[in-house]
Amino acid sequence: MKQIRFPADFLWGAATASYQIEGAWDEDGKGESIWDTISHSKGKVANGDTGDVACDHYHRYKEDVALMKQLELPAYRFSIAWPRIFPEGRGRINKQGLDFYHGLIDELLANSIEPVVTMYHWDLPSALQKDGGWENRRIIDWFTDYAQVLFDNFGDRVKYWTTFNEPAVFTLRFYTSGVHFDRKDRRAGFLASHHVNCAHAKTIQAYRQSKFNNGSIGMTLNLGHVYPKTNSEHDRAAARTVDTVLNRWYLDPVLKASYPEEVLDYLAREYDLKIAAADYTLLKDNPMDFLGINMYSCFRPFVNSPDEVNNVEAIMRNMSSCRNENAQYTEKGWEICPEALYDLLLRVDGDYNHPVIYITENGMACKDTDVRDGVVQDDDRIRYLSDHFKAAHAAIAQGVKLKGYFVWSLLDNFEWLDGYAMRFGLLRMNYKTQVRSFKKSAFWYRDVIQKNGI
Ligand code: GBH
Repeated sequence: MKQIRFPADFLWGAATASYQIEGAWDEDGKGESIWDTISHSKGKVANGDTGDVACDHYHRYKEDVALMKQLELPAYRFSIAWPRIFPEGRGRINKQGLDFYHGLIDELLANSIEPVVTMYHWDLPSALQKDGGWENRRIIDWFTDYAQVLFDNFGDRVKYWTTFNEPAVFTLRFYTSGVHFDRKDRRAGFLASHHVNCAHAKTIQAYRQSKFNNGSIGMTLNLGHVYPKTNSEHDRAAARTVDTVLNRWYLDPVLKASYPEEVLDYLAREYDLKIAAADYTLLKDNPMDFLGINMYSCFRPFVNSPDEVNNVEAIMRNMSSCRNENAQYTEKGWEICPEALYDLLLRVDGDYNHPVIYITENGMACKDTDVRDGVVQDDDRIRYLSDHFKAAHAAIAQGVKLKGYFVWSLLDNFEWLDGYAMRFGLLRMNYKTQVRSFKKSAFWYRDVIQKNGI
């Protein structure tokens, strides 16, 4: 079989997020987050699961770093829990929260593992949610103040920052699911996503002016390449609509300092929302260094009748109920579509002037029920990762500036509304005993890292 090799400086890693692994939800002065609220309300998360204990990473981080070391991981992407640093979201700083991340970062560096920090992976301090959360424009300053504290405390050692993980999820999705915030408010979702972009730009400005500004800073988006289900004119129109709403609405502001015209027209018409000229200047004056992409699957929109072409809701509904007969699906019900990673990378490269890109998440939920000699035989996960790595490699060969790749996830963890039912880890979690063990995919990934290829 043909060997493939990645560029010498390619950064391999694994990713996690604070609420999904830390536990210790009310320890050492941590404030409550919206995910504490969501998981503690009855009937929201599958099986009544909560992140109260999760992987107990807060107490076991040294053990986890030792496991990363055994995996020979060059880099580790994790997120910082805002309510550990500011229990009320702003104002008073909780020193014990800072100490936890000092300990983690030092432990990583002592083991030669590069820390890659996400400042926000969905666990907003509840106190800020009460004051309007991302809908309230004042959050631009609340976030920037929080980010400044992170730069001041950790910037001497952290060289890779991302402001946000997947704005599409924590703005429009959380505001329209009806579950997360007990309401459906699309206008608030759009407004929130604009505030996120402003907070991102102001944070970049703060980073450039901070004492330790010799690293790079970006944002992570969840993107999916869009293929019309059939080649009909109407399905192609539906594909453009889905691409505009799910991809371009997030890509354009951070890579072009603009928004898609179609969406702006819609917002003005439906909600009387207008973006201020000064906000465009803010975005334009503060470009980021790299784009993080979380990629899991692709989208195949279609319409049942021509009058659905401009009905975003109908198109999304069709899309989520449609199975592609020729494809395989993961435990999450996501189509496995590695070629979509290649197409997505080339598209972003071509349409956005060749940005530096990291795959900040890619991975697969599996049943993980086949165990031999204590090792989960997750050959399906190995195949998934291997096919996606090959797609990434092919994109690099075409000149795409892809600089690194992070597998989701280091270990099985709290999968949001699905609780612990979905397993994405390279490491198996036994939640009763808190014992972690390497799956077959972990050994395989170590081999990829050692060879810097497949
Ligand atoms: C990523 O999102 C996330 O960054 C990561 O935290 C997650 O564990 C991983 O995927 C695997 O799913 O309604 O609150 O349950 C990928 C896209 C879209 C997946 C929203 C989860 C439901 C969130 N995500 N989705 S929730």
